[in-house]
Amino acid sequence: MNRIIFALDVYDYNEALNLSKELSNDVFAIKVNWPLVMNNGISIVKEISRYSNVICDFKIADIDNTNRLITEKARENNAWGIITHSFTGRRSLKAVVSAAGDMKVFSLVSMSQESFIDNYTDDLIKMSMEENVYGLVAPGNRIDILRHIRSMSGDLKIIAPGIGAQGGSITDAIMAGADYVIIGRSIYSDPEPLKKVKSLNEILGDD
Ligand code: 3DU
Repeated sequence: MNRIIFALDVYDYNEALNLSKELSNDVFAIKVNWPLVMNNGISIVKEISRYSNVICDFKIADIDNTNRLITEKARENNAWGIITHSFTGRRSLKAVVSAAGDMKVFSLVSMSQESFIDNYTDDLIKMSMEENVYGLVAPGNRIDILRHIRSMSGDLKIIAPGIGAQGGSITDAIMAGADYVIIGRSIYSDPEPLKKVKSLNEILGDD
């Protein structure tokens, strides 16, 4: 089992496809964010989906109709999962969940930056559970918050960024309850990304 979600935050098409091919067997999923899609169009999601599960990290944060339109585009392009904000409220979250179909919806309830305003995190977790999301995004570098979110979120899968470049430790994040860790720069900025992924998998005891 692989527990790394690779954050493919590059602009270049060839670099993105090469990294996807190279790493796909050793990561659980590839997370695509705005920089890659802005440079290459949404169809890059479909291309990468030939090699790996793709999670569209679109951090959707709009009215219900716009959320639906964005979610449908990810789905049309074979995304496996999609990340949405939840602070925009139940109606917006419902729109993502219903447009997602078989896609897994991850609801963001806290962020890795300590400047994130955590006053509503408990409410966001409760609402996300009531709306039947598949998982949550929670900070892998703010361990107390991560542990708290884990304790409130039942069986939901937690995916956690903030590892490596942002200071978090992969083992601390897993021990605090993350099911998967999201890692970008520590992998793609390494001169040997595959070797790096394999060494992280080894730390986790994954093959
Ligand atoms: O810091 P890294 O290079 O390992 O990348 C982390 C990725 O996770 C990146 O795509 C960023 O946009 C995303 N992310 C966070 O870093 C922190 C969050 O709270 C949510 C998403």
